[in-house]
Amino acid sequence: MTDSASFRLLSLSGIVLVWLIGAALALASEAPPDALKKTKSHSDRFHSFEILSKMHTVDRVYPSMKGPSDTQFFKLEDVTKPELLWLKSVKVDILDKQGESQSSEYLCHSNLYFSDYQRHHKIFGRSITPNQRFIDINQGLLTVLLPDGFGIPIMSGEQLKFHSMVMNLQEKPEPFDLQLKTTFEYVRNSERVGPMKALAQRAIPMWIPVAAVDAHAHHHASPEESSEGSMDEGMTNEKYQADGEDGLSAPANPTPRGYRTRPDGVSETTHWMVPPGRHSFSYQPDKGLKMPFPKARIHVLTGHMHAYGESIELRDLTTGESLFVIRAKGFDDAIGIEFMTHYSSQDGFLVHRDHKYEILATYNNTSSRDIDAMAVIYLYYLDERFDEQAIGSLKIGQATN
Ligand SMILES: [Cu+2]
Repeated sequence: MTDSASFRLLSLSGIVLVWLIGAALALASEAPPDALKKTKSHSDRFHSFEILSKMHTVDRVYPSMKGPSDTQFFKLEDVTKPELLWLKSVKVDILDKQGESQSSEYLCHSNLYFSDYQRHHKIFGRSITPNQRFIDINQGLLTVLLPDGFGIPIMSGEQLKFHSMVMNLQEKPEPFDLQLKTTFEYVRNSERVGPMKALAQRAIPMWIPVAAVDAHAHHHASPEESSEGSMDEGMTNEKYQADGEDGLSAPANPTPRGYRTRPDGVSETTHWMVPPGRHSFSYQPDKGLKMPFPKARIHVLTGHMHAYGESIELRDLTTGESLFVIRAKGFDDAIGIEFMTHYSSQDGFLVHRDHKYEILATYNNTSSRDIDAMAVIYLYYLDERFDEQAIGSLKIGQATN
């Protein structure tokens, strides 16, 4: 089965559980000498583009957020005549030096951004909601595939930025090399078979009071980090992503900047410590789910947890409904998350600006020491503002040159 065939097969089902996708998508790879390699399209409908990260030498334990990272810039297509493209999927493969597939225990995270955010807005005008970072791939879910009829609009020739980080939670007998191969699949607007709806993404990290869970932690918010608390939460998250997870400033400041101080003086962190045993953590985002519309329809929901994570649940406190539970399964023979379930549906579900929501994360720390933890949900919502006609009337040639 080709990759695109398996993608399409998956996209037929409403709610996709990807317990088997890692094995099913293991690829034989001929690693090219260049960092970038354009591949032939799988069919006349899906086109794909691959990037290879630099080769990382793993010679020690690298905890979450502290592993070797790489940032790459690329364009899906570089053409003289700009065309609307629909990003359909992103898939990460972890390869050794010989190009053989390796365990996903070594992936910390990877994130896809519009590298020139200003330009992206210039191209799309007001017909799109602002989002610099728009796809996240994390341990346990190495493929994000949008449902049939949905995509993320990108203009050909727009520069994208892909940041990825590897990690290694256990001492290994010998140093070894790892490389990430990331495959992007997209549809050209001119070739699309049916209508396409635009999705945009928003990440919501859990903020946990430092005092409540962090008694054993060895790091504390610096005044600089705490000052982020005065910013809008979404901005804080963006800043955190840009300065911490991004890795650009990681060598100088290996502790992510996931700290803020609430108006009532309580310090909160997105990166907390969990003592041995099973523990649940609750967070109520203070402005609903930060959707840009009074009602937003969620079509894909994915998550991020660290090793020993068991589940993340999204609850609507106003209706008392459990909207979705992401379940994580640990490796049998390694530390880390082997699989995570996610939600993917053409129907979607609604979230409301005037509802209260709760995110519940459960960790089962079966080790004998404190472990680091995060819980993030990624909501891919229908971008109602997207207007293809409006884009068509823009002088996109000028904007993309
Ligand atoms: Cu993390």
